[in-house]
Amino acid sequence: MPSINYDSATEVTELLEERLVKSLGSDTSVNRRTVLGGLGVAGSAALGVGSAQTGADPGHDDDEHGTFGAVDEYRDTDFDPHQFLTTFNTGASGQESVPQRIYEENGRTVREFEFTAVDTTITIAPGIEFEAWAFNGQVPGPTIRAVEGDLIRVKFENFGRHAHTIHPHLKNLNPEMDGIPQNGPGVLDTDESFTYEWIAQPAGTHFYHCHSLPLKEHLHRGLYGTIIVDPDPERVRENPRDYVNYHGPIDQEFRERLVEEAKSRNHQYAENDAVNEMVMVMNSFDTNFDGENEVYAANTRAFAYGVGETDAEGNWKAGQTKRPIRIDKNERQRVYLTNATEFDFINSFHTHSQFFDYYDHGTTLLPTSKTVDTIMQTQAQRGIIELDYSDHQPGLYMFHAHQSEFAELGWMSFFEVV
Ligand SMILES: [Cu+2]
Repeated sequence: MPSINYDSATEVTELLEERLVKSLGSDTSVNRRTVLGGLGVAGSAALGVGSAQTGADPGHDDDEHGTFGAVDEYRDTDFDPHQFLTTFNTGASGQESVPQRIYEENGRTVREFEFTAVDTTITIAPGIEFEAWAFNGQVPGPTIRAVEGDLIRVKFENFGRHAHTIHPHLKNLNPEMDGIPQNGPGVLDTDESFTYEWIAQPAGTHFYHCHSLPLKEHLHRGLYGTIIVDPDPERVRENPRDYVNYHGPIDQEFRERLVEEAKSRNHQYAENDAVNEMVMVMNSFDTNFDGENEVYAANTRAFAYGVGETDAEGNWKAGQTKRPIRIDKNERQRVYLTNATEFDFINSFHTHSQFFDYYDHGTTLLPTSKTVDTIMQTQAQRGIIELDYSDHQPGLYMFHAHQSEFAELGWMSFFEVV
């Protein structure tokens, strides 16, 4: 049997979401403890799958919440967490809202992007809005993807009311490009611009964020995103030791295995097409600015990858903004995971009925943790998760933060294996 049936999964998702939205909507001074404690025992029971048949009202009453929307749907569809999952901005392709191009310069591939910082309002749960500061109007910011050794050129213009920067977690040889207040251009005030240039290195999954003070506010308001640096298979062939935490002999077979892995990670190789790749940025929102988060999510929207209405064959109703992540059981699954959570030291990723391989920071081609079902990431930590569902029955498989309160407050999702 799959780990949960569709009706129960829908019920669990709706129950948790309704509870969260109600608490946030009914009391502007809400903190997460009242969310967790104020509405009975439904939530904790709900995460123990199968015991969620409590009597919470599944009705979606618009009026009850004044300006708050229906619980099960998002009215604002500007940002689609499902689209975000698989949108990689490579210079050659990506989002329309992220002007980009790719060209050669001095024998190097340049991937150029235009970034802006803007003040905007984002929707983090149905009817729940958050005053964000955002790169190109979206939280998380656009995912940049380059190949090891490329030049990433970001033309950045600040249209926000506060001073911002872009600080990349890359191996950066020029301190002026580090995006911190006292170096290079320093912070960029409103209407100021600067062009950052970074060499894409090392291969891995990396973080970028604004580095203006106060740091925690500039981060948790939404100025962050992921940079994926694909390994160059030819460089792997030449320097295999740079990509493994292994000190024994490297024979030809082992070397070729690493090269094959590198190809599967590099979006310019056919081997990469066989892998279903997704980007998840674990984030959180302090809606009342009390220094604690009230809402948690992967890719901003609470319960966005929960279960709405579906026909149990991977199809959902048109316009449904909340749905599980559909995956083909015969495909290799790869998640680029970044922790952008502020105020809490760590976040985590836990799969039900499944174990996975984890590559800390994504900088190695062999797993740093093999066959685990939970990993944790401290702030700014990131890594690659690889999953194999080929021997699983079709159905819904939950995954979520295993800080159980984060799960109850939005960071709970399902893979729909078909
Ligand atoms: Cu900032």
